[in-house]
Amino acid sequence: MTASDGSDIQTLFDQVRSGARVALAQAITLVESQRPEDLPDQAKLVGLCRHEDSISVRLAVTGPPGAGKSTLIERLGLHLIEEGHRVAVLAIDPSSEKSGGSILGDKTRMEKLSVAENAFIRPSPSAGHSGGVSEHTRESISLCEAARYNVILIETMGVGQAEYRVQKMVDLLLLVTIPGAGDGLQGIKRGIMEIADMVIVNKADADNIGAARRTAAELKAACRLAAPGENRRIVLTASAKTGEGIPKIWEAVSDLISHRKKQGSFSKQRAQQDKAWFDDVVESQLKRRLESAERLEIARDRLTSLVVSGELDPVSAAGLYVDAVLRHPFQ
Ligand SMILES: Nc1nc2c(ncn2[C@@H]2O[C@H](COP(=O)(O)OP(=O)(O)O)[C@@H](O)[C@H]2O)c(=O)[nH]1
Ligand SMILES: [Mg+2]
Repeated sequence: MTASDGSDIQTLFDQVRSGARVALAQAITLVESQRPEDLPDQAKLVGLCRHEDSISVRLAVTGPPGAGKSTLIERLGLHLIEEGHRVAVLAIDPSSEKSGGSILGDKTRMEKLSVAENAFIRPSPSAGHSGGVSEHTRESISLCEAARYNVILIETMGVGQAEYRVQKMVDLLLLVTIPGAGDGLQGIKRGIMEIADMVIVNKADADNIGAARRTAAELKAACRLAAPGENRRIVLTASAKTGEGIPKIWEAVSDLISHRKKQGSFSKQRAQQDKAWFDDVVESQLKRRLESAERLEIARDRLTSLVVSGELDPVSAAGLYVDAVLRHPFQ
């Protein structure tokens, strides 16, 4: 996309704002672009979004593959639409993953939600990014909000770094687990337990109801031990399959958000996240601009081969490279 005067970006934004899903999809593709020449358009588009009043709720849904994240998002999404919300889902699409991530036969494509009037689903390949959170997920969230989606759900795969990255973009992190996973907290990394705001023991149906309740009780006890005192971490059981417990999840989310808004921590967290976003974009834009500077690339290649051949140590080589950058920025 080219926009010398930016007017077609304004047009694209107006279409996004009017709720045109095709325009939203196109706008997300633009903010995901890695081409340096798209930087001005990306900034203009995200800048336009910033004028929007943000009354949204941003939720990440994480957990091991097969725990039922996609199924739960679909159930919750349909429930929210019934309640009058507009729901956007940014999800990993395991079918587009090179590694063939559907270990447990993931067939969930959110079929009902994807055809719902007030839903927008953006599957993105997780290959190349950690757990489905891409560098541009934040920009995509802004665009969804400009398109007046007021609940943003982000599905990530429980692979270490993904939770920490997505935590910097959302209001709440929901960890989905399954009955039995509470035994000694196997299957759940302790670190994730600590950053999750809510733990949902899914698949609490049929023969699993008792086991789910036991797991929830164990997780509650573990949370109390990990963070005694004013810990507000919530543990719930649910069945994404039957829908049991799904409305309770939303009640708990709404209560927690209201509580944080009253306390002032909601807006404080969003402000801190904007700061982290700014820092990340500065870093990535510098990196992209450097990579697209031909002279610097030649210098870098030369220094790299000197390092590889052992003729120059990495620290001295880096010093020479940075000197070159400062002498000839972006040439
Ligand atoms: N019994 C039962 N099965 C479920 C439930 N939620 C999801 N599943 C099944 O678990 C499998 C994995 O679900 P999926 O949503 O794709 O998991 P994800 O990898 O975490 O996104 C699928 O076969 C689902 O039908 C549930 O609440 N109860
Ligand atoms: Mg899934």
